[in-house]
Amino acid sequence: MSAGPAGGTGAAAGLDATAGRPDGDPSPGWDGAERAAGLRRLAVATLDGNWEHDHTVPSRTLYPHQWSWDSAFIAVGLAHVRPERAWRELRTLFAAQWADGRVPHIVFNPALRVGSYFPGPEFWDSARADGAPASSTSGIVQPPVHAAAAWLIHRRAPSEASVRALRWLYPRLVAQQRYLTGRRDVGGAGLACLVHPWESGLDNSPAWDAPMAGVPADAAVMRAYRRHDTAHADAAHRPTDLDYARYVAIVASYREGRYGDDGLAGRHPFLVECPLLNAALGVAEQALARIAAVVGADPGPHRERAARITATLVDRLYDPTTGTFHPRDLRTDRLIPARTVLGLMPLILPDLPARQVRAVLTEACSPRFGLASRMDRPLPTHDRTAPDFEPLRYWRGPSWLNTSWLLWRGLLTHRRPDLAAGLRESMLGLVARSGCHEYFHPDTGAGLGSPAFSWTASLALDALAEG
Ligand code: 2M8
Repeated sequence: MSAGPAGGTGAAAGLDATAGRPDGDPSPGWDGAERAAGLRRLAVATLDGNWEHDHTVPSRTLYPHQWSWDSAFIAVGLAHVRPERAWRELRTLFAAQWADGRVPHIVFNPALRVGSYFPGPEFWDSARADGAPASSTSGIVQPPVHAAAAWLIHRRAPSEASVRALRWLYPRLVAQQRYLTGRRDVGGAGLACLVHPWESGLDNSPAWDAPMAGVPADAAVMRAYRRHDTAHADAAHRPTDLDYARYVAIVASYREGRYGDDGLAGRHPFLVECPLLNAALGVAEQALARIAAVVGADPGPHRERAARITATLVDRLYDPTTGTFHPRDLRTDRLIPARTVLGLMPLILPDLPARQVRAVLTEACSPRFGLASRMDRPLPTHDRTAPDFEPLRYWRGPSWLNTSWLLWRGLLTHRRPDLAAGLRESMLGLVARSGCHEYFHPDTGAGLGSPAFSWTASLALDALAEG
C-alpha cells in the first residue's frame, strides 16, 4: 500500500491546514444536499442546546461543566456556524489556565449544585494549589489540541477579530506547551507524560489496564461517594467501581502534593507517555509556528520543537515489531502491548516519517480497525480482534467521532483522499442514522452514551464542510 507523500507540510486540510476552505454549504456529494442540510440542522441545534453563557457543555446530563479538549473540538465546529462563539469557547477555557501553564481538564460552573458531577470541585480542591485560578478547576490536563483548533478557526474565516483572538491566545498556548514539555517531561526525553488516565481523554482504554492494575485501591472506597455517571448512563457501559476507586486514588495522590510535578517519578502511581497526547503536542507546535507568523512572533523555535517532538515520539513510542505506536509506562519503562486507536493518532503529525506513515496506514486498514475507502463498520477505539474488545463499554471498542476525526485529518495531511473519504462517509453516516450521540456501537452504529453530545455535533459540522 502506498502511503502517499510523507512529511509534506502543504496539505490543505490536515490539522496544520495551510489554506482555508471556501465558506461552505455541506458537500453536495454527501448523500444528497437534503440529508446534509438535515444533519447540519441537528448539529447546530445540539450545540445551541449545550451552550452555557460562555462555554459549551459536552452534555447537559453527563458532563455539565466545561471540558478542555471538548472545547477545542467544539470550537472547530462552531467556526463554521458561530465563529464568535468559537473564540469565546477557547477564551473561557484559557481564562482558567494555571500560573504554571496547565490548562485544566475541567473548569467547573459555580452555578451548578453540589453533586452535579463526580468528582466535583470539592473533591479536586484546586483552591489549595499554588497558581490555581480563581475559578474551581480540576488539576489535570487533556491532550493539547487547542492550538490546532485555534489555527483551523482562524483559517476558516480570517478577520481582524480572529487575529486579535490569536494574539490573546498565543502566549497562553505557548505556556501550555511549556508546562507539558517542561514539568511533565518526567521521562526526561522530551515527551509529556500523563499522570491520570483521564488526561488521555480515552479514559477507560485497555491501554491503561496494565498501569492501572498497579494502583492500589479497593472498590469499596466508592461507597463513600456518589457516582454521577451511572445515574445518567448504563452502568454496564461505564468504568467499574474498581476503575473509579483507582481514578480517585490517583487524583488523591496528586492532590496531596497540591498538584505539584516535582519528584513525580518517585511517588506518583500512574506515569505514562501517550502517543495521542504527544502527537497533539507536536501538531500544536506546527500550529503555533503558523500562528506566530500571524501575530508577529518567531515561528522558528516552534518548528524546531515540532521536529524534535516527532523524532522523539517515533524513537520512544513506535514499536517496529508491531508496526504501531504504543504508550510507554514510565514505571516499568516498557511499551504497553495493547493495540488501541491511540496507536494510529501520530498520523496527525505532518512530519511523521514515511515508514511510520505506512505502518500506521497498514494497522488502520487491517481487520483490527477496518479503515477503507468504503467502510462496512465504523472505526473502533480498540482492536476489534482483541479478546478484551468490548463493543459497548466506553473507550474499549465503541466508535467515537473525535478519534475518527483526528485520523481523518491525518489522512488528509498525508494525502490519502480515498481513505479520508471512506472515513468521512462513515462518520457522517453514523450521525445521520443515530444522531449526535457520545459514541456508537462499532458494529451496528447504534447511538450510545449521552444522546446530545457536543463534539459529535461539531466534528460532524467540520467533516460536512470539508467534503
Ligand atoms: C469523559 O471523561 C470524563 C472525565 O474527564 C468522565 O468520564 O467523566 C471522556 O470521554 C473525556 O475524553 C471527555 O473529555 C469527557 C467529557 O466529554 O468525558
